[in-house]
Amino acid sequence: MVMNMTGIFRMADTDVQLLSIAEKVYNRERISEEEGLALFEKGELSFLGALANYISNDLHKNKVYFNRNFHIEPTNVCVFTCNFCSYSRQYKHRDEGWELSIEQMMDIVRKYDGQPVTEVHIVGGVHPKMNLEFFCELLSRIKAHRPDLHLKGFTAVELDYMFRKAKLTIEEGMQKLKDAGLQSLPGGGAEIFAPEVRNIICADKVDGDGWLHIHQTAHSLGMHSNATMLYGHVEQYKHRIDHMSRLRALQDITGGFNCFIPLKFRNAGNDMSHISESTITEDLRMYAIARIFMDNFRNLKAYWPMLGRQTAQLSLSFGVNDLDGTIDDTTKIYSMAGSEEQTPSMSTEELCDLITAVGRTPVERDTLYNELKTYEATA
Ligand code: V47
Ligand code: SF4
Repeated sequence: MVMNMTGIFRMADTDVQLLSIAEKVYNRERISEEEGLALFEKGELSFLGALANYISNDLHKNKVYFNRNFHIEPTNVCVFTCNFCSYSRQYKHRDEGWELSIEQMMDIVRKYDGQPVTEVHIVGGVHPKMNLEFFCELLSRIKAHRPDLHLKGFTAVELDYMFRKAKLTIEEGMQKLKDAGLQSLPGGGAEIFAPEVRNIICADKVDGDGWLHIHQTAHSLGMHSNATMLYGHVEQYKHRIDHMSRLRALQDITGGFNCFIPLKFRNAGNDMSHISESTITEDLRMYAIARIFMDNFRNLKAYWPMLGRQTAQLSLSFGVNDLDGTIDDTTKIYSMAGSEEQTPSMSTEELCDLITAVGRTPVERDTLYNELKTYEATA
């Protein structure tokens, strides 16, 4: 007789509450906030991994997605002062940072002429002089040069500032960007929504409700977006659950989120350097719980430039089904915060090898998770 997963946990004398969660997962039922918290407090890595794997195998079989993309970071000059940020420079110190002109950004785009990239990811600091008009021009120039590229850009933090400065409602501002070619929003700026944490780590930028409202508006205009959570600093487990719960509730309404991306706090070169980084075990537990709790998010992404490629590879056994992109050396957010990936770039072959080495099948996707190409395992 073949025993199901919950039978094995029963034999292993698993805690009663965890057993009942395993039963729910087995039946693909939603777990509550209280149960999510119990997973953080009591769930062992192997238990969480088994549940998370069960769900991702059910959803995606053996497939792991990746994307061919490149990043443009228009500037690292920023009016905000997030304490975890190693990357930004204040306007008065802008000579220590960078500010790219539209022409310089078009040079980056032109570098990829003839290459099979499908997406450009545009995100940076909040520069007081780079306004809505500037970014609309950038988007239309890129679209005119390379109509096949999917334009994913601007965190809710950048958008909130841009629209307020232009004295437009979120809907009006978003429509202008959409008309100029913007197709999706990345997930940055979410951090932790709970005000008692947000006030410690990033007090002066858009709050949790504002972030959610901007994404909801994008979804209402037919655009898609991603969602992130910055974990492993001063927050408690209950704040992670609250954050994921609010995202889950919005996803129930709009269905507009493509994926969820937990981002591990890195502590080099910022005002929170005294806080230790989370362990790999804690990182894997985080991914597994995200996979179990966020039942209406099909895709769970490990962003390897920040996590490091080995932990990213391990995460594939803990619910992750997406490794983001091949990315060139154009993102500095994590190398400046202490990631071991100083020049994050991986060729398609390297990325596929990393995936096949753990018995999974690499599938290239576009931004909206349409499958473009399946790569069979090489010898
Ligand atoms: O919001 C900043 C994070 C985010 C640190 O949507 C840090 O596909 C860890 O959101 N340690 C911006 N994290 C990047 C981002 C992103 C990245 C990749 C893909 C997508 C996507 C979105 O980076 C910020 C913040 O949460 N961040 N500093 C740090 N020291
Ligand atoms: Fe600015 Fe973003 Fe850094 Fe915050 S995380 S200081 S908003 S660049």
